[in-house]
Amino acid sequence: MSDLKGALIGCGFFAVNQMHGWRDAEGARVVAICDRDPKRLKVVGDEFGVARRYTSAEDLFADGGFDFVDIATTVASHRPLVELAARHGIPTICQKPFAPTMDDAKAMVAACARANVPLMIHENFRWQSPIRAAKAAIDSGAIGEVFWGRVSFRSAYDVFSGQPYLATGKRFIIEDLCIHALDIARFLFGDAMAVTARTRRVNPDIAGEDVATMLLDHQGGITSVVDCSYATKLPIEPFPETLLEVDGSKGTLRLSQGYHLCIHSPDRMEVTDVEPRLLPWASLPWHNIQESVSLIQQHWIDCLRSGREPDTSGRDNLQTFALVEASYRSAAEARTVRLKEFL
Ligand code: NAD
Ligand code: 89V
Repeated sequence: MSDLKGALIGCGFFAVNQMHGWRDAEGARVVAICDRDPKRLKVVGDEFGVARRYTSAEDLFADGGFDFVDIATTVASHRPLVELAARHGIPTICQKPFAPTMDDAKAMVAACARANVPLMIHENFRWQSPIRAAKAAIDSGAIGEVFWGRVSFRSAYDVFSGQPYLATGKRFIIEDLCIHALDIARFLFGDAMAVTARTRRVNPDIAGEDVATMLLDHQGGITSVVDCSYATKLPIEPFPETLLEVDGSKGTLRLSQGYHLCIHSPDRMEVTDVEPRLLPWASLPWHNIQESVSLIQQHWIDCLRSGREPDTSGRDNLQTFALVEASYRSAAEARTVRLKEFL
């Protein structure tokens, strides 16, 4: 079977990981790239040996010759680019956060559905191998019926040096980072019905909130806490680890700093090292995220080939994005917000 041909739009900070992922992927390769910044186009084009280069997405689509597009731009351009891809009938991956607003996200899902093209949101954190190991343990029944969970990401890592735009937006940590943790909560505990959130800005040099705490009511009756901070100065910096606490009727699961997965139940007490692989192109401490990029991209290829809906399709990710919107509304209005206000 011949390789699927991909085009990538947005050759910035994170796209380099995606280009490495595509280089390693089985069954796909990137044949064209696009960035409105010629300098980024040259850096990425030269590093990955891509000859077809465009500064305009319209020109890229007009020339065609690819089977899917991977949109790695920042959020403002997601809707116009996804709609452009849909107009050309091209299956599309779009980076998180899905869109600037829920209306935009719904319009993007509708445009792809009308054009009958798959849309996957690049929501890669649930593809991290430690998170998948935790999910497998929960699904095995080792801790019994889950009734409570916590998804936690607390750090003081300087994300602003690599991604300066994160310091300038009115929205910061919920939209950029908690979005991943909220998606993990859905992945582990099921869809949520309501959220109660509190936010704070501790760092005076940024515009948005850098601390957020969310209480989620899940449809199956599980309660979870999702807490994220970029203002937490720990003795050993855990970036970019997501930590888990899950309580079940028979025992407990803990994913703790250093990638230790501990399962405690009446018949066993087991601690496993679930540190992700360090791929040849990856670097500490980002290897956790970098491995998940490769895994979600391989999932996309498998789904395109088999005609299956990707796990984090646009349709699915509306639920995660609704949690983001509901969290901001809850914090602003100091009340519990039901997701049906957005869905
Ligand atoms: P960046 O600003 O470094 O890169 C974005 C690039 O897109 C820039 O080079 C810019 O010139 C280009 N661009 C923007 N609009 C364009 C358009 N209309 N046409 C062509 N090129 C355009 O940003 P980044 O840090 O790489 O983030 C990109 C996206 O990736 C964001 O949505 C961010 O939230 C997401 N991200 C995801 C993860 C993850 O783990 N999933 C990690 C970091 C960033
Ligand atoms: O995953 C992300 O979206 C990144 C980071 C982990 C640095 O917050 O922006």
